[in-house]
Amino acid sequence: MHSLKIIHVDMDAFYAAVEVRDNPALEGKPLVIGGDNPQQRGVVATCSYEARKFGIHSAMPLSEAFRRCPHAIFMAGNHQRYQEVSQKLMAIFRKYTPLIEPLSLDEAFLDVTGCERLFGEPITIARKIKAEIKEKCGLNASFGIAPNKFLAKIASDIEKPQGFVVVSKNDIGKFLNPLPVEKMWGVGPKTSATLRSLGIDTIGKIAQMDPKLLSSRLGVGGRQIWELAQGIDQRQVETMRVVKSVGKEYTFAQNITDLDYLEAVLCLLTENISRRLFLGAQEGTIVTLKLRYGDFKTITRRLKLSLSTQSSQIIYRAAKKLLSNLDLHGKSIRLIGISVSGLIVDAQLPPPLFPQWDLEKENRREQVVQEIKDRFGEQGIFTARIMELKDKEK
Ligand code: DCP
Ligand code: MG
Repeated sequence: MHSLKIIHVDMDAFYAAVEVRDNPALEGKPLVIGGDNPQQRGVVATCSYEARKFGIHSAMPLSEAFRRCPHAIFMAGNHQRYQEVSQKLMAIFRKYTPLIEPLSLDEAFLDVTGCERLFGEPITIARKIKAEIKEKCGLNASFGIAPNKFLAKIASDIEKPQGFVVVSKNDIGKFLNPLPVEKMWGVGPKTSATLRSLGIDTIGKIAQMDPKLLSSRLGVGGRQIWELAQGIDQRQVETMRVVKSVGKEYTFAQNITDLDYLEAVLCLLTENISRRLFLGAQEGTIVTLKLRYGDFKTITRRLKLSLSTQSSQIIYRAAKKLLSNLDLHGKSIRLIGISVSGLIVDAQLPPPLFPQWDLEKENRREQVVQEIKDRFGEQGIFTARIMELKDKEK
């Protein structure tokens, strides 16, 4: 009966809101996340709405933020923490629909068609999700509820923070027409400048243009922008947006020849990868080593494992094996990288034909390590090899 179908959820001042939640003394204060020393280089990741009153926004240099609001509180932030909160959010969404497309840590599209019988109409579902996010995560989000992704995305943004905007089929023109062209998802500074130079400053004016003219001015994207301006958007919620590999590289400050040092760095990289695989509930089957020599020649070597894993030890051993197959004699190394691909989400593999006790035991060990990290933080446990590296760098 109704045409509402898509919910777009976007957390309010996400990183900053998590910090305020965990430290109520920050409540009501201008808070900038991006670096704890505004004299140092760096940019604003986000800031509280109190800080936004001073004109501070994402991607602004910290020094500029400081100039605008010297009494703001500056914090580096904790990405792992935000990732954990993000997983909780996604778990809440998953209770209502399997059709979820995360766009970043703090936002996602939900297709809720067919969920009415279980959870109610889209507006009811959005209200339930809003309440559950508040209850379980202690955070606020903004919601857009609309017939398609394009409209839902704009709707969630337009009354932030704590927005809750419904665009039904009959309101599309009324909703879109007065909006400035910059509000259009997909219209960047270049396109908006072109449009404005043509005297087109609102979405309504785009909708009235001749689509052929628009295409001639904007190129291939013109036709789609014209369609979107009518509120037409056929894009589906894409649930299978999979990460193809998880990797990490390290460039040495000075080229090195010390193999021990190289292995220690390798260890650090594999710990990082293993943690990310764990947080993403993924396991990988292919380990790729990349080396760039002093003369910039770059090589890669790969190894297929007999069982998928997220274990840092297994990845480390595979990488070391790849390394030992190379003749590094007399070579200096500029960069080392490791990546794990052939990823499996929520791995449910058939048992291997020949039991791989070693790998299975190692996978269990890794599970314990990750649980310790969850409980005591990133520094709670790490391989002794990394201690060597830290000592060396002192
Ligand atoms: N982020 C970042 N660098 C940017 C933009 C964003 O690190 N240039 C991070 C910090 C944000 C998070 O991503 O908290 C989510 O981005 P949003 O654009 O959704 O911004 P916020 O959630 O912080 O604020 P808003 O209430 O406007 O959504
Ligand atoms: Mg947000």
